[in-house]
Amino acid sequence: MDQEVQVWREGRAGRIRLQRPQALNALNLGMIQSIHEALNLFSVDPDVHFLLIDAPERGFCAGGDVRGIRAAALADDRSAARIFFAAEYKLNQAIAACPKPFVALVDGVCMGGGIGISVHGSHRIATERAMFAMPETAIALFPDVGTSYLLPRLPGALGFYMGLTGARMVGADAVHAGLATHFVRRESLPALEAALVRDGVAVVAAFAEPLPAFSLAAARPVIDLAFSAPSVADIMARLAADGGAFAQETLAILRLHSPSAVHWSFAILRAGAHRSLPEALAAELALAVQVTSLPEFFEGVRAVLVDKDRAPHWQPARLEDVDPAAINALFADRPPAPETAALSDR
Ligand code: QUE
Repeated sequence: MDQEVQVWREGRAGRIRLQRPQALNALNLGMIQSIHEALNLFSVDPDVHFLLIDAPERGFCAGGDVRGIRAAALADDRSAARIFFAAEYKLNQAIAACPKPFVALVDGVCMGGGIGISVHGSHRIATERAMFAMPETAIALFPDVGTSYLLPRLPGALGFYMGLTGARMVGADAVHAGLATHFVRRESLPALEAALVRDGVAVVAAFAEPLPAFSLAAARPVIDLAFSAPSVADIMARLAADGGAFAQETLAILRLHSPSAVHWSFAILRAGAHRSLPEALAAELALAVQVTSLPEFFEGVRAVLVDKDRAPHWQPARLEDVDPAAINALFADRPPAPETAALSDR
C-alpha cells in the first residue's frame, strides 16, 4: 500500500488518511489507486459501517498532480494524462456510488482533486478553516472531478461563479454553497472522530454548529444575474453593467485567468447541467486529455506551480479574442477512448 495514503480499520470506520503534506496532499496516481483499493475493500467488509477520509497534517488536498502531468507531456509521454485522469475520475464515480456512508473531514485547503474525493461522499464536514475552490481556469484546465456535474446544481449561479473565477468558499460558506453538509469547529474534530469510530455517522448531527450567515449573501443577486448569462461575453457585459465593487473585482479576476480556459470551462459547465455524473466524467476525460496537451496548460502550470511568477502569457490574451470555433472543436464528437467507455458503463 502506498505510503502517501494510510488505510486502516478503527471501530466502525474504514479509515483513509492522506499523507503527502509536502505537496499539500495533491493526488498522484499511486494515491488515487490506494484510495480506490481501500474503498473497494471497505465496501464489502461487514465490520466497516462507513468510510472516513481525512488529512490532519496540512490542509485536506490541493488538487491533482498537475506538475507531474505537465512533466510527462513535456517528455512526450502522451498516455500519462489519460491514465491519470481516467483513474481519478473512476475514483470520483466510485465515491458517489459508495454503498456505505463516506465521510470527509475537511480542515484547510480543498481544491480540484480534493473536491473530487470529498464532495461526492454523503457527509462533508467543513471546519472554519476549510477552503473549497475550483481554481483550474488559473492553470488553463477546467472544473473537473465531476464538478461539471456538481457546480451547475449549486444554488443560483454560484457554481458557475466558482468554476470560472476560482472563488473560495471558506468554512460555513462551503455549507451555504452546497459543497459541505456540516459545519464543525476545528477544536471539536478529535471528539467528533472518537464519537464517529465508536458510534457511527449518526453522531455528526450533534457536532454540527448553527451556520453563521453566508458571507456572499449580499453578492448573490449580482452573481446569479451575471453567471446565469448564456455566454462568457454576456457574463462580462452583465458584470460591467453592474458597476458595483464586487462586480468590478470579479471582472478583474476573470481577466487574469486563461481566456481560452474560461471559455471551455463555461462550455463544459453548461453541458454538465444536462448530464449524469458518469456522462459528465466521461466528457471531462475527453476534454482533460486534449487541454493538457496544449501550450496554454504548460504555461498556466508554469506560472502558478513551477516558476510561481503568477504572470502567465496567455494566447490569445483577451477573452474577446478567443475563437468560438477553436472551443467548439474541443467538444467535437470523436470515438470514445476505452477508459471513457468504461466510465459510461457504470
Ligand atoms: C489551480 C489548480 C491547482 C493548483 C492551483 C491552481 C492544482 C494543484 C495545485 C497544487 C498546489 C500545491 C501543491 C501541489 C499542487 O494547485 O490542481 O502539488 O503542492 O494540484 O490555481 O488546478
